[in-house]
Amino acid sequence: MKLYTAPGCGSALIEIALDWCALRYERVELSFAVVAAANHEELLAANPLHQVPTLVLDNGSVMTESAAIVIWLDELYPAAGLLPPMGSAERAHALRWLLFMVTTLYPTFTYADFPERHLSDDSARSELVSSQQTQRKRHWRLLDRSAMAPWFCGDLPSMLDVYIGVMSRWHPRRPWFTQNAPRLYAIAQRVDELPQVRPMMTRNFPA
Ligand SMILES: N[C@@H](CCC(=O)N[C@@H](CS)C(=O)NCC(=O)O)C(=O)O
Repeated sequence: MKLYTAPGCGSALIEIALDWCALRYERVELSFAVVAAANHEELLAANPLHQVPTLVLDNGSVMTESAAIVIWLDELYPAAGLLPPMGSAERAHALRWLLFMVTTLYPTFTYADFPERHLSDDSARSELVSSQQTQRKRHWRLLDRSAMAPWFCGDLPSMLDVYIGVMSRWHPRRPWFTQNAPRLYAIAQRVDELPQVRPMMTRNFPA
């Protein structure tokens, strides 16, 4: 397998998931600037959206969308425990909020990172960035109220905790969470230390 990554980006989620399943893969590491420029021929051929993570499987087929990759890996390697067991109440909770994170929270970063794709006027772009940042904080607070303990899905860690750990590194960043989303802050601090998470978390977010 070949994984297209960029340090500190959403590809960290899948680097961690692959480590968690003890899978070997080739990493193609690009800078965020290269990803943002949208003209890396190999990545473009694999994924016309030119996003990371993009995973090219050994049979040549391509997986994109972090949540799809996580669910697919969980189907192949259920014993790893990326998600709570099939049919459990915890899994329903996990799927609901995993999809929330990728369909509702993640786009606030996409719009705020690339406002020029949507608006030509500078002040309208600033307004879009600021409104996405406000929405994002609202989404984080909602997620905080939905967290179980000690992990997001209860007794066992899952990829939900990894999403919280990775995405809380992005704006408004970890210190904001201490006051505004304390349950998520505790989860994020805890998930960083898991042995299956720590190496890739450190690689993506060096101190
Ligand atoms: N829905 C995708 C989002 C992936 C995504 O937006 N990745 C960012 C990096 S964190 C990216 O590649 N952005 C470049 C772009 O959208 O042009 C997922 O969950 O995998």
